[in-house]
Amino acid sequence: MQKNTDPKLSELILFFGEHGKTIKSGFLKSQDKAGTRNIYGEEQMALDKWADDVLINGLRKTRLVRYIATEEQPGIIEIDNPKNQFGVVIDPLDGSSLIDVNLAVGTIIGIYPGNVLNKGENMIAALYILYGPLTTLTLSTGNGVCDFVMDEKGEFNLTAQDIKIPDAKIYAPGALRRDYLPAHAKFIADLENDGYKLRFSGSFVADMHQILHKGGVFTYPGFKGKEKGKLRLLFEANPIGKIISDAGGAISNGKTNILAIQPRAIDDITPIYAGGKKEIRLIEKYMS
Ligand code: AFP
Repeated sequence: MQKNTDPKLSELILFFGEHGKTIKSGFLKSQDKAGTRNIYGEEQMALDKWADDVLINGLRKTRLVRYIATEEQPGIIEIDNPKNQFGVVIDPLDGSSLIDVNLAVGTIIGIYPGNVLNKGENMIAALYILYGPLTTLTLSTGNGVCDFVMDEKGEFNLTAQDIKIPDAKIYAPGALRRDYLPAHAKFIADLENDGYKLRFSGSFVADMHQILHKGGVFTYPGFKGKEKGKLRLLFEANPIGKIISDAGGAISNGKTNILAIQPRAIDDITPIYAGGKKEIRLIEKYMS
């Protein structure tokens, strides 16, 4: 609000803060598998589906958006008689395979003025809620990246603003080393020779929160047998890409800025390199 955000957008961001609180309270409910698979063939946790329902039902009830796409749904949902034209892309629980071992997981959200099958650079806001020892909300509306921490009353208090990614030697490399493609192998070898320290948890949102605050680079590359990578363009790459770019970093598929890519379908996947500009320049040099 201090940054003169459109009040309708503020209301939507507050909706996600409120519902993040509900999702946080759900971790005591169930750590079970749902017995079903999502559109990527991945096993769904009961909490994945529950968090998805919480957000979709809340958005249906409030009619704050027109379009909803989530990682757990096969198609775009259009709300009847919406109050606003916003479109939202949601990963309800990123890193959910870590729920049963109590590592940090999160909800990732991107907000568009309308259609969600849109370039990341057209997002008007992106945020994620990280459920770790603390519950935090990290937000960018393009006017500086802010962190909020949830207090004992369940309210989010501003703890940092205009966050900028520092320069540091941390790397979070996804995929198996034996499957690395040549340019990626060279990139990783360079980082290791330069003394980069490995930090990879299996939760993109948690790993990126570390990179945002401590610096370095996250990568889930294309690899042998899966040259297009694993992570989702709409639900993971673009919202986090906006936040890291607004914090002075960058996101690339190794060749080009991911935020400039026009998605073809909601389940598009992409290789990801996200973090400091220096590291992104290096992989783009090796891949060109
Ligand atoms: P889940 O949400 O299904 O746990 O997937 C998490 C994720 O998409 C991303 O958050 C991680 O960086 C990546 O997968 C981890 O993948 P690996 O298990 O192949 O390391």
